[in-house]
Amino acid sequence: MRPMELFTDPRAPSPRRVHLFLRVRAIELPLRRVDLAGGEHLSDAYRDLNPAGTVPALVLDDGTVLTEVMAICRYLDERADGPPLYGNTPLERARILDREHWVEMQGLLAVMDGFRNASPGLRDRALPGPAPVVQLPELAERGRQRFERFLDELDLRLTASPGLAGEQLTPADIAAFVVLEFARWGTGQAPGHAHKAIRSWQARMIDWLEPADA
Ligand SMILES: N[C@@H](CCC(=O)N[C@@H](CS)C(=O)NCC(=O)O)C(=O)O
Repeated sequence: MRPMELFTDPRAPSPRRVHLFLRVRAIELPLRRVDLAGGEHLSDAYRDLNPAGTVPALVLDDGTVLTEVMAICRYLDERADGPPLYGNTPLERARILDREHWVEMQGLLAVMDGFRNASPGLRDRALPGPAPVVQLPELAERGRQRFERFLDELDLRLTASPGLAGEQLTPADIAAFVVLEFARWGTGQAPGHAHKAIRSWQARMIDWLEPADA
């Protein structure tokens, strides 16, 4: 048996979702730093653990390796004491997963395409992981357009409720918050003046994520 460990580079968007989740849920875990900028995720040692060469990866006591943010957070949510962030009823859980997956598909992938297909430092690395993938400028442009559509839709959804999946902070909000951070530095895109609901929600997110006494 080995102790549970989170392999992570906290600066990258996907690990950041897990770190924000851990903070809100007050869960402490042993961390193992994987240096993305230095290429450590592509080393043989790390790919023995996670062949996809991505972070985060959560290694459980029995050696099971989880490599998807949603699976990692859900597993930890169910194991931890206190109110779950993934909801209390089948409907709450389904709604949260519905929104979180929507953010991944329509928001995260859009920014990822926009960033990875245009960034000079990611030549032939247009997708995460060890296999070479050429950059496609058209895909970068489509990603940027798709992200603008995501912002419009996000604004509509946040006009209807304080959080993406209801009244409370959920992992769907954390995912969207991190996607917006990623877009700001990755493609230089941000909500506009017309996105009033997003702007109010961003202020609420700061309160939710960083309570005054933190
Ligand atoms: N399966 C992961 C994807 C994780 C992922 O793509 N992580 C990025 C960092 S945000 C990574 O490891 N990139 C490695 C690379 O660029 O080669 C998820 O849960 O969403």
